[in-house]
Amino acid sequence: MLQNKVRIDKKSPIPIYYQLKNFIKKQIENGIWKPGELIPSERELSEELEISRMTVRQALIELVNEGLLFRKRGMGTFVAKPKLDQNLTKLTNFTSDMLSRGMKPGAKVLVVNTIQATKKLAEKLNLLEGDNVVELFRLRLADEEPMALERSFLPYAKAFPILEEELENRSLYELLRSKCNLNLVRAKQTIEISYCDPRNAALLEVTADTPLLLIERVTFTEDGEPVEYVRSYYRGDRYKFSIELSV
Ligand code: 16G
Repeated sequence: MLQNKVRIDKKSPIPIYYQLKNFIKKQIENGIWKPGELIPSERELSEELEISRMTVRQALIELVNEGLLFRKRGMGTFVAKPKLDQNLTKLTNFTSDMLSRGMKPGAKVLVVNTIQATKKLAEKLNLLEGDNVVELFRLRLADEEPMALERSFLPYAKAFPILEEELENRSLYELLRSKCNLNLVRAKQTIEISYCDPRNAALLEVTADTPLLLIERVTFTEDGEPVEYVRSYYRGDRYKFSIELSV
């Protein structure tokens, strides 16, 4: 079953579950176990390696939590696809980000609406409470796989021309540039952990315990005017963000 026999050293001060974890990581890193593949079951691993099922379970749970493996109920444990790494040093948009990875971007429109600005929206978008705001709620897909949910709010007075356009599978930033003459050049963004509610889990096709990354962004034009306030929920099991730091 295990092509490369695992050397579990029961006398080593390194905990057995940790040795097993490292072995599984190596199998994935070296491409012996490939994304989407079923790995040996808890029982098989415990019998073959002569270690307790509890120990195997601990290693697998940690690897699931780290996003290297995922479980399908009643089917077993599988190797996860590598996470998409988004660099946070440049202002990008979903469409160009996916295209630069050679993936097919997608946008499924769930809600498009004109609403009145709440106090919070008015503050974010530099409007008065009650001013009209365009609300756009979309499911974002990469190669047809759901990746994120994005709820964008835009000042109606600036963004209304997009309401005349087909929004399905279109880039919002491209439409803002070409139809509204709005060139987005700067954004302020925060990232925090969030959890799935059952509705979001169904839309993202994940289990309700999948962690999400909530990213809030206000995006500005050259003249410093905010034109987008967006709350994005990115799948924590498929995404990581990297930042380059310098002194
Ligand atoms: C990105 C942005 C989101 C923006 C969207 C526009 C992050 C975390 N979020 O997903 O704020 O609304 O791009 O993408 O990067 P689009 O031009 O493809 O519609």
